[in-house]
Parts: sequence; structure tokens; C-alpha cells
Amino acid sequence: MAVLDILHFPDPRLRNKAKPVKRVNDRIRQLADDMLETMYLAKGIGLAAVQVNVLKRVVVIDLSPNATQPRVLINPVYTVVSDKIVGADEGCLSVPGFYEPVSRFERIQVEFLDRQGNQQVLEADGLLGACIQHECDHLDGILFVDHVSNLKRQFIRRKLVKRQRTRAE
Ligand code: GNR
Ligand code: NI
Repeated sequence: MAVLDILHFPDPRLRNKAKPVKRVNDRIRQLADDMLETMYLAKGIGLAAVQVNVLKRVVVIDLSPNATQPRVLINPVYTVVSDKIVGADEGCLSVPGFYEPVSRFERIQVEFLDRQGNQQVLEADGLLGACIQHECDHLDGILFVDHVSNLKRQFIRRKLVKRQRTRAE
């Protein structure tokens, strides 16, 4: 296992698009395990491979309070079950310290490969539904700050650039 470095907004590498996984092998399983370890250490509920600069369509999620329900979603694709829009505060490990309301579809169905490479289907709403939409965005180079106003995004960008400058000194 290994802890990976998480990229921070506005790092341009967060805009890269991930490629589908062709075969779920031990390398992919190792990546998923490393991503879970990284996510747990950072106290997040989800992580997409693009955030650790790996351009593969791999997502890990665990909403349980005690890190007991790790989910691995490979090549996730969701369809909208309820196109009602709901808003809830979101944060992101790549945008540390900022939380803003984001509009998402109320209920989705997601198809993906699990860590054995078996096809799975899951319906989700609430926090899990929002988290899956947030992670699928990452795989296409989209961040939650793209869903808030330009003013708020520029504000967050400036604060993070400033913080990264003082960290680098
Ligand atoms: O830890 C996270 N919390 C969260 C809260 C609401 C909606 C989405 C998320 S995902 C985020 C972790 C992260 O950055 N995943 O990409
Ligand atoms: Ni995120």
C-alpha cells in the first residue's frame, strides 16, 4: 500500500480526461488500494484517479464513518433516474477547505466494474448519488468549483494559489 499525492486546484493536470480501464488486473487493484489508503488518510468520502495524476477511469468511495465499506468503481457510467435537481454542500480533496452548494441530479443509476472485473449496477441518491456524480466529473477533468459562480471560483482559486505560494516558501 502507498499514500499518493493529491493534486490541488488550479493544477492543470486536474483537467486531464481519464481513459477506460481495458482489463481489471492486479495493477488496477493495487491502484484502487492505494487510492483508498490516500482517501482515508485525507478523510474524504471519495477519490478519483485523476486527482492522484493517474489517467484511468477508477473511483473509490466510502461513506461509512469507520472505513468499513470501501467501494471501487471502474469505468463508471451513470444515467439519470430522477432529473429533479437537488442542492447540497460539497467539498473536494483537490479544493481543500472550501465547501459550496452544488446542484446535482436527485437519483442516478451507475454501471461499473468492481475490483474483480464483474459488471455491477447501483442506484444512488443523497450523498452517495452526489459523490458518484462528483467523481465521474473528475474523470472528465471537471471540478465542483466549475458548478459554482465564476466569482466564487476565482475567489477560491486566488486563496488556494496564495496558500500554495506560502507553503512552497
Ligand atoms: O470528501 C468529499 N466529500 C464530498 C462531499 C459532498 C460531495 C462530494 C464529496 S467528494 C469529496 C472527496 C473528493 O474530493 N472526491 O473527489
Ligand atoms: Ni473531488
